[in-house]
Amino acid sequence: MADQLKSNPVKPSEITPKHVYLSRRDFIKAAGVLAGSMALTSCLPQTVEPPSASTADPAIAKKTDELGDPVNSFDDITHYNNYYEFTTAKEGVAGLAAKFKTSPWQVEVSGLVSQPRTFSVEELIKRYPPEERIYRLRCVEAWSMVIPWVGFPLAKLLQEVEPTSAAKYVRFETLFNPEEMPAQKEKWYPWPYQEGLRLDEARHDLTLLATGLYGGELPAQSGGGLRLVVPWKYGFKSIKAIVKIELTATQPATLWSTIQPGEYGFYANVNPQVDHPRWSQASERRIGELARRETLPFNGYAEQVAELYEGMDLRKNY
Ligand SMILES: Nc1nc2c(c(=O)[nH]1)N[C@H]1C(S)=C(S)[C@@H](COP(=O)(O)O)O[C@H]1N2
Ligand SMILES: [Mo]
Repeated sequence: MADQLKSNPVKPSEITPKHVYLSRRDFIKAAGVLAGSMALTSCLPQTVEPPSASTADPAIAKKTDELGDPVNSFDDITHYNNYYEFTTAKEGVAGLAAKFKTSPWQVEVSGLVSQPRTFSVEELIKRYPPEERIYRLRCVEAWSMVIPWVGFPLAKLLQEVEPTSAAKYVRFETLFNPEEMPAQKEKWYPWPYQEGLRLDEARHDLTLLATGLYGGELPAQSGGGLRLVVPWKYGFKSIKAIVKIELTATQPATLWSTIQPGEYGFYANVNPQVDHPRWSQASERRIGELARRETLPFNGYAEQVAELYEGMDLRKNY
């Protein structure tokens, strides 16, 4: 299993960006229509469906995670979202984020590093060959999905900026732009959204910076231009639309632990034995399934990450 889980590097040329894929489909359809009209054997009108994002690469739709669970549909992944900068209504995010500009996108890497720098996502994609990583995403609200991300390990970027020996944590910050993200005009959350990891967690090979999804670009509602994915932690750690990454000596504040310190801890490792104060975390609803599933320790990644927490009381360090 460890072997299968190892990153599955895909050459950039093997990942067909969705717009290329869709235009190829259009071409095939157009060719089909032409062939049909030339055959003259049928008087039936040819129907040409508009390309639909919901019919993402069928080859990817057939893939599974390393436990054998099928990936969720592109439609589920991009129309059932938590993104409080837009709305708290999951089905409403995609529509409100439709005009959000995810490109060009830049991220500033600063703090306790020898080589602070601002990178464009374009440059990051060129530097670090995109890999496909099929990960489970488990929200603290007890639903989950299997998502085929495209991205690169955060460790590669960290190596490039050279954290100093004083650096112990990494802090991430989402874009603050109330004109584009309407719910940021509301004052009840301490915007911008921020999150953090311990440096060893940030350097773990499973920790991904996502630049794409389902073999294509990263849709706005999924966190484009740049999004963190930490598959063994509750979904809220996987911060979207990152514009700042800062190396720090002390544990950074996070949005959720600031407003609900009793509910949301800094670590937030998926743990079926530690319930949320208001509900059980022992089981979950996989989007697209009827029966509930048992929640796995560290969301099924214990073999890879449990050693990061040796000697820690995971009930206290929730
Ligand atoms: N900036 C930002 N990042 C965020 C959130 C958010 O509201 N704002 N929601 C988090 C939560 S609670 C979850 S479960 C995941 C959801 O990711 P998805 O919508 O791609 O499934 O994003 C996380 N990242
Ligand atoms: Mo979540």
